[in-house]
Amino acid sequence: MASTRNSTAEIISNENDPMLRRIGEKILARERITNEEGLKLFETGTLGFLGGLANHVRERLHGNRTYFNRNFHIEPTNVCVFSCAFCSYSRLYAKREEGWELDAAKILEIVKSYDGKPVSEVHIVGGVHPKLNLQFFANVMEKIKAHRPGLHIKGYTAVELDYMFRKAKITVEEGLKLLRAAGLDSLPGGGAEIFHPDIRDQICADKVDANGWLEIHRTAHKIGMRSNATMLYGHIEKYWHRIDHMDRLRGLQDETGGFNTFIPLKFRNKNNAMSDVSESQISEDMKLYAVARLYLDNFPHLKAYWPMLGRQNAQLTLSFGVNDLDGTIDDSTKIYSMAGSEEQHPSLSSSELIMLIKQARREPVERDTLYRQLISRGDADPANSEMNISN
Ligand code: V47
Ligand code: SF4
Repeated sequence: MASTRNSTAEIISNENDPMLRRIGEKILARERITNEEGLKLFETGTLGFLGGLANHVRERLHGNRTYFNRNFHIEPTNVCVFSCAFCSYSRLYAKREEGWELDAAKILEIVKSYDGKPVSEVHIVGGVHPKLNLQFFANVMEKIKAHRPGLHIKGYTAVELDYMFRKAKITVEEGLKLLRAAGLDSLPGGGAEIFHPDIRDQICADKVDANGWLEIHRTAHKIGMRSNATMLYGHIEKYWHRIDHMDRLRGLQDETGGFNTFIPLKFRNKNNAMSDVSESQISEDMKLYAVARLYLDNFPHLKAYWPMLGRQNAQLTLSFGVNDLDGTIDDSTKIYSMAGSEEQHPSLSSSELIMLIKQARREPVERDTLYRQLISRGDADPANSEMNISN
């Protein structure tokens, strides 16, 4: 740690811009940076400066530890009442024959296909189907828990929940408590996109707004559930919209402390209504990870979702503040493959992911959803390993 501190101090003192030097000193002194300073980092910070500082914070928080978890995804449907311009995957109800709708038996069949495999989490996320209601999803989760009680269910974005609760005419708190009683353990971070209405009204005008999204997460935290937060970046938003987005998340985290991790999601432009918008360059991606690590001082974890970034770029993020890589087993999510991710069949065994982390000279640590370390036997053959929780 002492040598990291020295080299970070050197990066700061070699910086010509006095405002950047001042920001660097604040980071070293563990002081919070302002919105103006966050913007300054985006606008003028070089990759070397940002990466050095973000790595310093990452190592201060986690040393070399790099988390991963073994999860699988279930996407019950891609039929959706909303029309987000960036979405490559949904189909309107009128065209539902082009999409898919899984019934409870099929969903349970998917869960059963992981019997005997050491997965700790199922991530359930999909379109907002007008006919699949709260009761349907509560029922599905009861069946999953009856079959495999130890499996953590991370499910339903605030967009799906907002629609379910409004349709059922119940409050957010009542709805979350009902779903929790049925088996829901935590909330994923999807649906946040960009909070500021200037952008939100152009890319996803008809779904839950920023306050609605934040209120659902606030309520989840209040009743003791953890959640994640995302930001869909690299399209028509400006740097200050990103800061505004992270400002709202930092504010809620100050209030509740209920967020586990921040997950930047890189906009992919294939097969959607925003195909004319170019995708961001890798250097911009790395810059974003670094600024997020520096700005979100109250978020314990920063996660890269490798199926969307690609393996090598995900590996690179480990030098720009990231301490967690998502996506193992056979991550069959269609959200990214349909949007043009180079990872068309994203699937990485745990041993491959461990190798990827080790190649970046980091220490792989298997975790559960709540970031408790799991001790696994037989990493080379995940299907045969058993897991115990340590500490
Ligand atoms: O909200 C949709 C994004 C999200 C595109 O919480 C797109 O652990 C890029 O939130 N280009 C859903 N992104 C996925 C999600 C997620 C993923 C992994 C882990 C977690 C977690 C959450 O996918 C949507 C939207 O922001 N998305 N279309 C696209 N064309
Ligand atoms: Fe529906 Fe989600 Fe696609 Fe928006 S991003 S259209 S809410 S599936």
